[in-house]
Amino acid sequence: MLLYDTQRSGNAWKVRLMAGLLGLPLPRRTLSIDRGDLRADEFRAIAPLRQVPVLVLDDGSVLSESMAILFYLAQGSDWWPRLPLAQAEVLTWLSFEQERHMKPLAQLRLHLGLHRDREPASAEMRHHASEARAALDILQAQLLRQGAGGWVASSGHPSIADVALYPYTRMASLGGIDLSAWPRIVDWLARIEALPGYQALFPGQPELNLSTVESTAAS
Ligand SMILES: N[C@@H](CCC(=O)N[C@@H](CS)C(=O)NCC(=O)O)C(=O)O
Repeated sequence: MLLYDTQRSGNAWKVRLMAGLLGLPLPRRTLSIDRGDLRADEFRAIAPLRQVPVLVLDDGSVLSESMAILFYLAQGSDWWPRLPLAQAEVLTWLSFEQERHMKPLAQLRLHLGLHRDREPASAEMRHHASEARAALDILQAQLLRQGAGGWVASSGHPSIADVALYPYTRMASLGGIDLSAWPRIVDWLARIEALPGYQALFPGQPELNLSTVESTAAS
């Protein structure tokens, strides 16, 4: 398998995190959005959706979309439950992540943390901040519902929903969101980081999880 990613992609981080938690070696080809790699013919020939993450399987099959890749990697493991009802609950939270959680948090991080090309007080950023806070309220309420030590879609074993929701929650402060207002989420993030096989955004350097720098060394 080969993962096409970028250093700071939260969606690709989900895939590397999943592989680490499953103990799967996952070679990566790290592209640079800033350098225009995702617009190059070579990448477009591989990636039908023109975004990372893309996972190329050993037989040449190509998987796009973080949610689909997590689903594929987790087959046969405890990270994807066996019973249809439990599977449906995981799908609920994957859908929530894509529709209501990732977008506002990613936009805030991109414009206020990485590019710094918007004012926090702009109508656009205030709108994203309001949506991000609403999503975090929902996530915290769900974690409270699952009880102490519970996970997003179950009170037992974590699932791919926890993996999907982790990166953009973890990086929320780059977009001006102070997570101390959601203590149950802070506790959940720490519990994910304590799992065997946890992968930081920059491998082996969890202190760089909030870095805004794209290091030329690894790109
Ligand atoms: N829904 C997709 C979103 C993928 C996505 O937004 N990828 C970003 C990086 S995090 C990307 O490739 N951006 C470059 C572009 O769209 O040109 C997923 O979950 O994988």
